[in-house]
Amino acid sequence: MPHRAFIGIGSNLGDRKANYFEAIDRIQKIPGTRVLKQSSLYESEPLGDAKTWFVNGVIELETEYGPDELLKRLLQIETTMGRKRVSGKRWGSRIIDLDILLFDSEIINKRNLKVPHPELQNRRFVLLPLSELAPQLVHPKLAASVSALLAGLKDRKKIHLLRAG
Ligand code: A4P
Ligand code: MG
Repeated sequence: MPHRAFIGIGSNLGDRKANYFEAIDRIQKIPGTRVLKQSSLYESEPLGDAKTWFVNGVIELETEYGPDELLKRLLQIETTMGRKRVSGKRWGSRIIDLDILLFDSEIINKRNLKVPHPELQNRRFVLLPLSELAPQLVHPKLAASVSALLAGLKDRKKIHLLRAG
């Protein structure tokens, strides 16, 4: 049985939209992996050290890979696309950022992989696109649906629709 995963995509450097779609193209090419759905595209005010607004969205995948192998592939894509990690800068600017938001209903707490993504419930730029794809999906740790998390969200950062999906 293939697994089902949701990936959060963000870019706030260079041609952000082109980076976003290039990442999806590359994810499509991961063997045994299929992009099932794409959310609308949003532009969101940066949270953290970054100055430039992000382009954000979420995709739904079907994959034969386990979570560790999928993470490895996603990090490879980030590296290939030229992302440089600046040490000491938290939540800085990046060409592309690929986060595993959810993987089946697994709870993973490894040093290099935390699933569900620990900040998911605090971020409108994640919950809003995710709610387009899976509003009824239940967060395995918080036992609340995506739409309930979105309704209870305190995030007041600005976000607007760039392109309806
Ligand atoms: N890692 C652990 N869990 C995961 C996971 N579920 N998915 C590890 C992906 N990676 C995971 O990530 C560092 C390490 O996290 C990876 O090597 C992996 O082993 P990173 O991408 O180098 O670091 P980062 O992204 O700077 O830090 P972090 O904590 O992942 O930040 P986030 O949560 O990704 O937030 N504002 C707006 N408006 N839009 C954004 O998209 N994004 C961020 C980054 C900050 N502010 C933003 C946005
Ligand atoms: Mg990240």
